[in-house]
Amino acid sequence: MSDQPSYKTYMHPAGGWGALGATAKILREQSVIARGTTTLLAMNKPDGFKCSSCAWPTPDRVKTFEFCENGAKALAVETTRKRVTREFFASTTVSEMALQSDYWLEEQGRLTEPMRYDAATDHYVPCSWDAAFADIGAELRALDNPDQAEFYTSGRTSNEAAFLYSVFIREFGTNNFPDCSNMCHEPTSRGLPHSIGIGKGTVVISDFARAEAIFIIGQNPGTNSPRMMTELVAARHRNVPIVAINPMPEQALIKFTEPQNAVQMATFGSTAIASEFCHVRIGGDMAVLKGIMKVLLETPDALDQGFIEQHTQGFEALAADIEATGWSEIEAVSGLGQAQIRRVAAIYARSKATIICFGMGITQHQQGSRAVQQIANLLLLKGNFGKPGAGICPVRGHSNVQGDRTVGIDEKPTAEYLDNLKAKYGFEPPRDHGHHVVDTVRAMIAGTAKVFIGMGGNFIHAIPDTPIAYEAMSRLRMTVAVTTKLNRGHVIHGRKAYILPCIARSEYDVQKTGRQSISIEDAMSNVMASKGILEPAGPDLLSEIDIVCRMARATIPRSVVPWEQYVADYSLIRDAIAEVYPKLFANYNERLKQPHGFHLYNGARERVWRTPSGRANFLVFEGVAMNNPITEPGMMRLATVRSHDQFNTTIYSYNDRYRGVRNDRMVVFMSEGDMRERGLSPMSKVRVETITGDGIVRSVGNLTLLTYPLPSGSIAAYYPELNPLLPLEHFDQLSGTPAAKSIPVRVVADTGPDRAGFERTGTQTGAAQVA
Ligand SMILES: Nc1nc2c(c(=O)[nH]1)N[C@H]1C(S)=C(S)[C@@H](COP(=O)(O)OP(=O)(O)OC[C@H]3O[C@@H](n4cnc5c(=O)[nH]c(N)nc54)[C@H](O)[C@@H]3O)O[C@H]1N2
Ligand SMILES: Nc1nc2c(c(=O)[nH]1)N[C@H]1C(S)=C(S)[C@@H](COP(=O)(O)OP(=O)(O)OC[C@H]3O[C@@H](n4cnc5c(=O)[nH]c(N)nc54)[C@H](O)[C@@H]3O)O[C@H]1N2
Ligand SMILES: [Mo]
Repeated sequence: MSDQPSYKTYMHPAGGWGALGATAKILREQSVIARGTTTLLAMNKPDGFKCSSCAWPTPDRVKTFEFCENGAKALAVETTRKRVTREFFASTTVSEMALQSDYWLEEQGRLTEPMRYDAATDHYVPCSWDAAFADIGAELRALDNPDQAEFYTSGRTSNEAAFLYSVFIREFGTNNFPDCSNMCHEPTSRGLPHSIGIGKGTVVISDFARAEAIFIIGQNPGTNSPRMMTELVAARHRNVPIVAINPMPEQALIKFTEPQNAVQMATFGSTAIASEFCHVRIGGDMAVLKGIMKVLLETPDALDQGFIEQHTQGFEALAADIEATGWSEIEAVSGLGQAQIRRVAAIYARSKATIICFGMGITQHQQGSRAVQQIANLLLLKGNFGKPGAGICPVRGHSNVQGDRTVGIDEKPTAEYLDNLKAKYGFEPPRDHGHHVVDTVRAMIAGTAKVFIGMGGNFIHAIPDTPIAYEAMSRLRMTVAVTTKLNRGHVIHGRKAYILPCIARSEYDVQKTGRQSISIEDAMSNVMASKGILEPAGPDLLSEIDIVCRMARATIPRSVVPWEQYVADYSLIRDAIAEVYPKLFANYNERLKQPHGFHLYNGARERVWRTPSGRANFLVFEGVAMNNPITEPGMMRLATVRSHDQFNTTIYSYNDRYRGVRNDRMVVFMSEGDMRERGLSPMSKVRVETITGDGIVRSVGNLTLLTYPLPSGSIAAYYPELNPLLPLEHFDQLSGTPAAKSIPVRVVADTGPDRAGFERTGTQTGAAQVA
């Protein structure tokens, strides 16, 4: 097929043959077809390993295969036969690598030995593990104080590795734990406890079979959690209404063919998903939620009065606030008509058990936490907690992002946890709050941060204001990346830099006591074991756990923690977790032996509210604005979203099948009406500029303008390419989560040959660089 960009409307259902074809293609490209197929069968099975793609749970029902197109892609890129060799590093300077696209970096394959940056030659050179740890330990010890170091975690890291990492860092003396969840579902983790006493979802997968209505707000399950489609298809077959609220009519929310349904596949059939599609404007969700509540409050019979009386407080204040919110405001901000909001409210009122799912379209706004609390309000009005088929369902991203937080990756640790940690190990953990992602970037820019260590992920490319952050990162004394593949974070590095390659989840991990297993927690609080089955990508790789333990020993020579014992036997780490978190993890090892693991206690599921008052709280948010107002005429809100062919900063291809784009990621989706108003034409080149009052010019040009059915004033484009437009200081106050779905911008024709901005830095993954 041609490498030329092409753009056309996608007319087919999502899923189906397209998904199967794409799966076969990536397995072929990464040369994993032979071992890939058997490996796929072990994915998400009780004795196998957990898919490293998304956090959607594995249902108890036993199927021959429990995977999806994007899970297969994640596995294919992890099990690729390609390797980054010494010769590669010897022949390519880091400055040359920096000119390549993210796709190219990723395509070089798996890293196989530790590398050290040599500033004299601008090359990464091989170094021994011992030398790497000794130097990292020495640099950390040489800091004036431990708060000068930043320790990032991305959500693939296992419970065992994350727990030890957090013990190491606290013994070292800081709570600087920037985490990928700070950019993701943190508004859920920080917002929801005020409402229901816990910052996690309250449903389990079997609830989907008992729900009478399902809402999907600001989430694209067909691409980002495809296994969720199985539950949605089943619900539609039971005539359960599904309400989708999204500025983009995502194809899988409209109609879907199950790749695992032979009859549907053979007959090219499909299932209609959304019974009501709400074409909300970007940032209009608060208005929609208040509109639905307004209708409900008109008919007190629709409410669960008994539940409200027995379990909640704050109803009167909420009712007064909702009453004061007028329809004209609701309609203008949401872009929806009152009639549609009334239809949706009627669906919600009729249903005796409703699940509300939501994703980044809710959380990544300046009032993301407050929007999550309004979702909780809506559910509380009808007692949709603690009964079968009902509850709140934040759909998390990384496969263990929830678990990492549960076991200690937290910049604001609770006193109870710190006391337990002290009781277990005897050292005095730091009590001051540490840095989340935004604080870390601020400290880098201010020059107070000196060392950055990344446990997985691609911090530098996932954060806001990337060009500013790149510059700040390169001023650090040392950067360390624990990683499987090359990414931007290895070419944007500190004065000293180390790449420490690790074993991946699909690979076996042999230590002194034999093959080890690790465990993860999915988005519905199920904890399960995972055991890799493939030979590691190279003989010199270490497990993340081993890397943490050796880094800790090199940094804290007199450590009181038995690091060596932990590396020899991971079940001892689980025993330690059980001691530090006795309520959640008692008998961890025993319970993990059950085929599908175990479910962590969730008070709200039992109508036990761990709030100061012991009740669930209706919380008032005045107004309907999800973001700070901006008044410039012609201003638009830009949502940075994922394509179908990427996993966060890992780009699988330049295609976005369901949005009809091939071989291009440097595009902007806009409605025809908005183009006309601005005198822009489809397929022309445009420049997008951020509107802020901070005096910094943020601009990305040379973008192809594509017609897409978005509401007026709303546009979309791809993350991470457009991250230079996202201002660091635009974040949700309660959680620190950057407002990546709501960047205030102007869009202008791009005429100049001189295109200042991001495309000049050579880091974009645009059409010009298609491999
Ligand atoms: N294949 C694949 N799977 C993934 C990932 C991946 O990159 N690729 N990433 C993983 C991670 S870490 C995460 S967090 C999840 C993310 O999964 P999602 O939450 O689905 O993330 P996005 O694609 O960023 O955005 C979701 C939707 O929000 C909509 N949206 C934008 N602005 C608004 C708004 O103001 N209101 C509403 N209602 N909707 C809005 C967009 O149109 C889009 O459909 O997926 C995980 N799974
Ligand atoms: N503008 C904008 N910005 C966003 C978002 C957005 O929607 N818009 N989404 C935000 C969200 S939701 C998230 S979660 C963050 C994601 O931020 P991160 O989690 O930091 O980014 P990823 O791209 O998932 O990280 C991929 C890298 O992880 C490494 N890796 C892969 N597997 C393993 C492994 O098994 N072990 C180790 N040690 N390393 C591994 C590889 O080097 C790979 O390059 O981005 C955020 N940034
Ligand atoms: Mo995420």
